[in-house]
Amino acid sequence: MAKDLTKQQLPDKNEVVQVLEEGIHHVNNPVLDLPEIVKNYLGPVAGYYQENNNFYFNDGSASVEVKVVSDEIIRVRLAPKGQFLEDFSYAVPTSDQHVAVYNFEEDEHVYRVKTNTVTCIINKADFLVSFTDREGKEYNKDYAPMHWEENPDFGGYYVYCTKHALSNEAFFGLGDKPTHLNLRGRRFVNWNSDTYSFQFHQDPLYRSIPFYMGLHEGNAYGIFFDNTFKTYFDFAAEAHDQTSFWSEGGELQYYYIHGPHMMDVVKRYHSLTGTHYLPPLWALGFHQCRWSYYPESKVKDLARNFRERKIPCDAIYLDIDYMDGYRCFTWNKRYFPDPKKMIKELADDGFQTVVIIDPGIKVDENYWVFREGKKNRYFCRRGDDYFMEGYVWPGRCQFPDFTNAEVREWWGGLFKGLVEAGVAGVWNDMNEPAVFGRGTFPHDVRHNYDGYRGSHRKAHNVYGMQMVRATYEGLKNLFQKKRPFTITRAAYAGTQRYASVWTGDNVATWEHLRLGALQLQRLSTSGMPFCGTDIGGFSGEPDAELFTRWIQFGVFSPFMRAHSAGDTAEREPWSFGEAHERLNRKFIELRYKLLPYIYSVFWEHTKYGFPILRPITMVEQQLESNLIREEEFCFGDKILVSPVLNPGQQNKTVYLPVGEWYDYWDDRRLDGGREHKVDTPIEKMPIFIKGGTVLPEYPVMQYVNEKKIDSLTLKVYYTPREVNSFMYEDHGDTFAYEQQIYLEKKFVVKGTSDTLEISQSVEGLYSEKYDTYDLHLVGLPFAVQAVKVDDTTVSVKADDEGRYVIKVPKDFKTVQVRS
Ligand code: MIG
Repeated sequence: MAKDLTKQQLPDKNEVVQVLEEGIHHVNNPVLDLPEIVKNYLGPVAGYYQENNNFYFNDGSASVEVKVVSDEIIRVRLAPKGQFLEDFSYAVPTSDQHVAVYNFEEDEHVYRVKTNTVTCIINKADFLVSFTDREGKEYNKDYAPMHWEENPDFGGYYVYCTKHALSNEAFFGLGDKPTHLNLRGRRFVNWNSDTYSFQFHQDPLYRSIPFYMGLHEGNAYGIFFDNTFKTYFDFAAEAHDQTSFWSEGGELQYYYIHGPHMMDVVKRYHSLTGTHYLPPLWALGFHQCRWSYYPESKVKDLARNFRERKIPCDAIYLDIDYMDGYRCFTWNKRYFPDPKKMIKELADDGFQTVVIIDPGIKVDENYWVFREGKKNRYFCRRGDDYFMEGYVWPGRCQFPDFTNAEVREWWGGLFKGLVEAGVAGVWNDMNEPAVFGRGTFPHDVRHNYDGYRGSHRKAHNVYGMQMVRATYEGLKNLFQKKRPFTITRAAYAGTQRYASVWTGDNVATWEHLRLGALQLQRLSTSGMPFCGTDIGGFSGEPDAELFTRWIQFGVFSPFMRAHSAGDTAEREPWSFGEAHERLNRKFIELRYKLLPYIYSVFWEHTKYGFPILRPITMVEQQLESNLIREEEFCFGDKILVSPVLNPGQQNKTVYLPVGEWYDYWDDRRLDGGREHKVDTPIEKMPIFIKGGTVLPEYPVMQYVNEKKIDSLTLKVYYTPREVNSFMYEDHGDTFAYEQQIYLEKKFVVKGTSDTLEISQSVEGLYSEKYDTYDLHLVGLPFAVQAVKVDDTTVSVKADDEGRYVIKVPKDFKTVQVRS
């Protein structure tokens, strides 16, 4: 099974066959078990009518709706017998965006629904649907008319869409699939699954994100197949010239999202499904987790170790053993006699406490949560009205129906005790939902589905999302002003509105470190920006080197948490001897230095929908040669990293996109647009800063807001051009930013061969607590003679290492540096 992952190339046909065979061996892959089916295809278009921005076409019996959602987004729906399902989606809160201008044309052969950006063309003769840009360049086209197969057992239809796959078209997206970034030549299924110790290529995993991007000759578009049933995607695997997606039920409903830039496709996908809320700043620090830290003395020991050893940390997790017999919302009083006191003491020392909560509620008449749920009929029922019962950690359990708004409200309120005890964040696990033995719920389990009703076939993939939604909304409500922190294992498209995710039960191997880098890049570009892996690997034992390399990757994972299974050796940053403790400290400190930058990248995501991690292809999508680059990626707009993914690796080749870059470690300037061989001794990982960047850095702190900052460091990287940088600041833990209580600072750096000018403009109403900046001028190609800060000339001298540091008032407008 283990593959040579360093050999990155487009899969050849044999490999595809192998993937499909692996599919048979390793997952129950129903794609291949479907009964022989008779498919119905749309016939020639017989007529149409229009209702505002919705256009309806029919072939005499089936109907197709084409809806103009925005200038760049068009939705297509199919009703096999002319009857559309009610328009409801957990992923898209409203598909009514602001529609600017659209019009409709008809000629002898086609209908055209046109916005300023996209044209959707419906062919009269064969009902094929295609999308072009304004100039008529075709981006995406049906290969076959939309088709379906009646489902006599459950009602409804299997629904299918088959599109042309162009030669060399590459495909990206689909959430957490543990495979190469380019999905071409592979087939996938979305069905949330508890996949302990998953393997390379294994499918499906924990999440269902039915969104992908196609990229052909530098032009990209997206397809979001908003269908919660078991969905399938085939990217030129079965036939080299076709891409298909299909589902076992629900509606054939998809959004075409225009590019041509991948970044814009992702931003527009977020305009449909929402962005992650701005996390509390502490959530961007280092988190320490293990299954489990107990009793209290152990937790306190852990905290003391972090502080004594001066390794920064902001959060400690309590896994399932903090509960009384795994009953959610209870405490094991033997292990934790006074949780409130312990959490307060941890908080006084700068630690936030995050606790796990699973969906299974123990069947136990002496347990108030069970009694309340039972009395109010909040638990899921089978088709014939029996309770859905299954074994999980607490023993025999019933499961709340989180697709019921009333149940979510109740669930949210259950956190009252934990919040009063001081808990700052909640971790939702096992919400695929996972059930010991059979894996998950049977199909006949019924769900409220927010009044639209459904069996588990329809609700399975959103169960975890609705659980963490209930958790998030409950916490938000109980906290009032504080921002909650939530993390979930299962997810469907749109879950980013409620939670961060981790990639589940990975393994302490180098292969899994590499997989994590692929998965986080993919999740980031699939609308799940706040993501991380279990640093070190959940199961198995990492050696010191692997752990340190994983910490290094963790610094540039949006979510940075070390976690390990209960049957492994203790695993903290100091568990691998002094030399590695020093290394691990150094890199966790780096995370803390970069926090003001990281926080600004999150703000750009929350407000504008930019992804946090960006594969090189997304940065330079016009270059086909970038398609094979999977190791280097950007964190935000300014930092490029390439984690070291092999044991004993002393150097590696890193490609830098066009432009100028600086090596973070020694400020050496490197030309982009080519590869560089760089040294990677264990104390280094390749980190590069884009020329023209203004990079804010905090002094090292043991936890966020430990110290007041007197003067903020801004590293200014020389450029011969003009480059913008943004910095975001606020309270860090409240919703005041929704009332403009924040600062968004824009820095413009402009350079020539003998001058550098830095100007600043500020928006927003927050006031920072420091008074000055320390501008560190990096990479100047000239010796500084004069510096003017607004109207005042100041004198500067290089320090011993030839660096220039200038202290300037925080409200400066322009700094001019001359030779
Ligand atoms: O059946 O809560 O993925 O992170 O430590 C295992 C115990 C249940 C699985 C999670 C893992 C967590 C573990 N959980």
